[in-house]
Amino acid sequence: MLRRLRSTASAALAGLLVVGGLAACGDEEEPGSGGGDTIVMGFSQVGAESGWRTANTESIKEAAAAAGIELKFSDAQQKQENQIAAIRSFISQQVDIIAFSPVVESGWDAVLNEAKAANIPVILTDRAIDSPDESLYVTFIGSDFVEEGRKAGQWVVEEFADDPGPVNIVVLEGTTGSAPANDREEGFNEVVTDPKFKIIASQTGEFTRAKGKEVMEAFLQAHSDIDLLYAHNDDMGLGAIEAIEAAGLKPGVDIKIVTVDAVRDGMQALADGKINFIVECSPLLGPQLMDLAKKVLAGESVPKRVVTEETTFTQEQAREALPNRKY
Ligand code: GYE
Repeated sequence: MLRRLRSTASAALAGLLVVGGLAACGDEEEPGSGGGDTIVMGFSQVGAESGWRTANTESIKEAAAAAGIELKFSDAQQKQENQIAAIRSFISQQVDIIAFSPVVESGWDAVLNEAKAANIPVILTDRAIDSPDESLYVTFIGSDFVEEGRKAGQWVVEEFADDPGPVNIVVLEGTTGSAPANDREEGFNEVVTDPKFKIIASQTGEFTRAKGKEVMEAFLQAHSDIDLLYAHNDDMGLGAIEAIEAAGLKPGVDIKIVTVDAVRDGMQALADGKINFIVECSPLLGPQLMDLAKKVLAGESVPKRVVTEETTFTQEQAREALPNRKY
């Protein structure tokens, strides 16, 4: 715990009362807090819904260890109420800094105001919140999901340039209300505007393989003429591939597939010709997050938004990139 003096009363009341001004007034150490100047970070993760998330969790744990930051890690199992409870617990433990990846965009103001009142800075990682109050967090590090949606859409426009249409599209959406689901839909729809493109079905697959398969089975039962699947992540695309094959069709040929993430299994399916195009979304946010946390706690100014750099992959590019792919 960083030089933060606490009393029984303040510990008990943290999260309920304004305890501003508590920081940096003493040298006392909390048992098990890892030394006087060790930074303690509370991190609330979305869950373990996808290959992306697994790689993201590893990146954060590894980077914390490498940076000498004590990490209190909590898995919310895709439930906002669990994340709110985790953040409240971090506040009452008086961690030095809180980082979290908000499962959905809305409904954070109350708990983030509690963190603010307790003088604990908050870093958003990976996903955004929709609050207009930017004072609730110091910085937001992660991808531009709208741009990812645009890149997926641009590929679709080019791939079907010579097709007079109709081009029947089904969409597997991410977690309802999450920033990546909202933004990947927005970016895609911004680009795929020609009326020959028809979105004939769109439903959430909750970013998981199992749900992606289940929803794709339903799509296939309801529609015999699907030309393209846009899946908001690789895992749902991989589940859908199983459904498509079980229906006696060839994924990547009978039904073209574009996804987002570029995790190893997705890249393998792309290299094997079962997916046609993947927009990369990097989960390796750990090192930058730890860097930002140190700067914030040292009182240095940090940018309000740090955007991750990423690329796209064709089948050919996936074959080249796979041997060196880290996740
Ligand atoms: O694309 C998906 C994961 O928030 C960027 O969440 C992340 C998304 C990622 O479940 O696979």
